[in-house]
Amino acid sequence: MPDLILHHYDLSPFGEKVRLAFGHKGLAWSSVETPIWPPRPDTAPLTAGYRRSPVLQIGADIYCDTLLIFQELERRFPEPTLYPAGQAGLAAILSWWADTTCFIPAASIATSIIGDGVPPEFIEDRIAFMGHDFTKPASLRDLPLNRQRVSAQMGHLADILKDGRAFLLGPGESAADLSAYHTLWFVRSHAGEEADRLLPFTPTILAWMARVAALGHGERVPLGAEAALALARDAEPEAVTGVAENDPSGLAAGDAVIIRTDDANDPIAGILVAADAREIVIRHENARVGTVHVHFPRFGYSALKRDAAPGATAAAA
Ligand SMILES: N[C@@H](CCC(=O)N[C@@H](CS)C(=O)NCC(=O)O)C(=O)O
Repeated sequence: MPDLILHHYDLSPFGEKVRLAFGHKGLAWSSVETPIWPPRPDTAPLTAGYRRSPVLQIGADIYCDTLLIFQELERRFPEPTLYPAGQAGLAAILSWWADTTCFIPAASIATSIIGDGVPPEFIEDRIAFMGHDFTKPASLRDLPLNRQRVSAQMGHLADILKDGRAFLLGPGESAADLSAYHTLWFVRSHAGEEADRLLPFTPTILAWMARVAALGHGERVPLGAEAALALARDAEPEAVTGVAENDPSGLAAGDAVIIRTDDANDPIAGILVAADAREIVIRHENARVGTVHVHFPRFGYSALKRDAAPGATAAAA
């Protein structure tokens, strides 16, 4: 059984981003499929309140957010790189741009076409979680807006690719390609021919998308959620390096913290065990998995002392 366990669902654009990273690196991985909306009783024990998808589990270490999942894959499996020619910072910034500007607009374009088939439970969940209404009427109402938003971003992509380069940062694929691709993959695979009518899928962009899709998903091996939890329970988290004295959080290892995300309000809480320029790591205890370490990227996530944080709530068990 592979050591890498991805908790995800097939429809998830951010899941596709990580599946392609496995393909790029030629990795075998275990796939735990989760429900598309909570409750996710077999993922929640691992994540200390983080509810987004996907998460990567390696033994008793849980990596949240595709930004950090990519960095962790790179640390463990450096070749082939996701950050060619040392362009990790540029790739991270481009990824952030692509992930944040296109995700909801592109998903809404898809639901303006296929929205009738979306279950009401999904609609209600996403309204409560992200304040976005994915019903077909709401998506159709916003279509003129979202077409312009996504088209404008695709214009930037076409401009980057117009010198004939194979990928956004040059001849080799990078994290930036996977980030710019996954939302367009979602809209095109769901909206079908309508997507080509609504958005500027030019030959240059389609050829680039085909190159990214050709990375594949590596070797996917199905795994039951219960088995994944047992693996976490039987493993020890990796040793951590602690919190530097001058960490910008002003916190120390052992502090009870909540983790604030820039773009949602997940009730993430735990005990701070490490923080550096790349990640914040908290300890989380749960009866089904024992002790796990939950890792968050530094970019987009902040640790605050639990008692001092306004509105802080305890982590979901
Ligand atoms: N910044 C996060 C965003 C992940 C994200 O928003 N994923 C979507 C699914 S594609 C999600 O979690 N939606 C709500 C859910 O599935 O509960 C990342 O890069 O991993």
